[in-house]
Amino acid sequence: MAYPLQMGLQDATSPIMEELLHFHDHTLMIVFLISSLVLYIISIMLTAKLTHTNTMDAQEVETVWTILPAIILILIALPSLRILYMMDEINNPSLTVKTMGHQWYWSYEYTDYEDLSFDSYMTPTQELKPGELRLLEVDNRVVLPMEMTIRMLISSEDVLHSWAVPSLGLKTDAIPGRLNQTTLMAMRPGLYYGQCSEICGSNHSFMPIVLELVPLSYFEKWSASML
Ligand SMILES: [Cu+2]
Repeated sequence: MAYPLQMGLQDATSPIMEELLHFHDHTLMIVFLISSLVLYIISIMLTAKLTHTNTMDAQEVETVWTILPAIILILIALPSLRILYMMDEINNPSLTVKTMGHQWYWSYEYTDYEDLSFDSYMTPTQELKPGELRLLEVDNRVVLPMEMTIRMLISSEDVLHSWAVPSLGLKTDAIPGRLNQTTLMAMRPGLYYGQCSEICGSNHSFMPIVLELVPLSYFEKWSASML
């Protein structure tokens, strides 16, 4: 989760999020270069005496300022498309979990098991135990095995919601009548927090997502205890 007053993105937990962080830094460097060049040109324009006021055309500089932005755009577009296709890839998931958005909670179904499903509601502030996070804790966490490819199926029962976990680089819209798919892979065990990311009604802010990524043997014990 984010710490108070955090400016940047959350630390990456999945390979995809690492790629996204690199891409963000790469694009930001290009933005810095362009901004400093523009600021430099503005300062020159404001201070210099304009001596060539009757220059009619300048072929060379026009060629440069047409081709250079095109090259810069390609330098952004290619890595962006690469990550887009990587995120779209579903390679042999070991587990499938379906989540439905409701006004205003999430429900989860482990479709590989016969009868493993539950609702996940936010814990109200007055019921929080010491150390639990306000507006982020839920009554039933989504327990998942770490270091494994998991397929998430995301849909909604009522209005548009969005299932998002920033440190895993996930954000998928939950759309009524449509089943969206995304891959989830965590490299470390831990708790990963997210929130509904589509304005979905009066309690939109109160339907958090908590993933508990554990080693496989713990997950097996948990799923056995839930059946
Ligand atoms: Cu929502």
